[in-house]
Amino acid sequence: MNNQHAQLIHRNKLNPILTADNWPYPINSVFNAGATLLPDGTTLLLCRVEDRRGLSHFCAARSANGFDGWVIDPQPTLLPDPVNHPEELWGIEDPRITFVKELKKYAVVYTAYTRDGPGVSLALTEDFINFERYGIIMSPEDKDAALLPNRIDGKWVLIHRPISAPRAHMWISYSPDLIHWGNHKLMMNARKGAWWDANKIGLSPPPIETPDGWLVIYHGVKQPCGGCIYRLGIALFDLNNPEICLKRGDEWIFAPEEPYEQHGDVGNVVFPCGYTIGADGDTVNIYYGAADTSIALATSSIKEMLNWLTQHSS
Ligand code: BMA
Repeated sequence: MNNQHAQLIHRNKLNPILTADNWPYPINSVFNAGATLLPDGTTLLLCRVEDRRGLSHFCAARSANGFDGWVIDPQPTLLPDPVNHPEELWGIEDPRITFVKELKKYAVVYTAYTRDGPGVSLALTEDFINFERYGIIMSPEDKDAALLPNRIDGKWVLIHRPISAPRAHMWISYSPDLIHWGNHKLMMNARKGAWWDANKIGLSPPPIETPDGWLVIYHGVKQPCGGCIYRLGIALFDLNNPEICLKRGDEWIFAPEEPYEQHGDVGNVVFPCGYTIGADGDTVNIYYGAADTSIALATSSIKEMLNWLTQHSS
């Protein structure tokens, strides 16, 4: 067979695993879900649900094996609250979940769709029933954010993606209390020219902690005349100083190829916001929004991704 390349990421046979047809109440679409494993081994997806006005909220879906038998909350789990949080005027989107041992709570970092574009908001929860909102932590326009699970040198660490039009790069910021953020640094820039990740990149799921460093799956948005293509690449950052990029892959590792990824409300989009790690400590279950319409699952191996980076880093 011609045109062979390494397949690092394998789609689940049941894809897409969650669609609007599965929902217990009327919605337009369900995509871009945060993910975590609960203490009893249940996979929880905090799904971005777009209602039939076009505004998004979150709804939790739980499964014992992480690919089928989903039990979906009968009503929205977290709705925008524009009265107390005006920044949530046009909905909440793209949650990324990090379990924070020190707090014994899950941090949910999400996009608040403000009157002035997307901003980054934070809420903490113990049970995905009650949420403690911290409000907006990065002003618009900013999105694609996640918290690291532990402090580094006493400071909480947030990766995010401010827009400095027409380009958008990944930045890193620090906080003593999860409220006040500063010491902003450029973490990784979008490439230029014809590259698949030219001009606009952003963090996809929260970084994966490995002995070699933080393994970051990020999206690159190529913007040809025919419309954007969202693809995924990987990079590795120093565990103690995540501002330092140790390796960055040259080729993308995952791209929209299946009909449910190429066609939908926004075609040619694969957009993961969460993953879980299997009992072997190596298998990564990546949950991704497909074409802004459904949720799909693909599996990879941390070891294989790290090996591939060694061979393909620029
Ligand atoms: C990004 C985000 C995602 C969305 C993607 C493709 O900018 O807004 O929520 O999946 O665009 O439309």
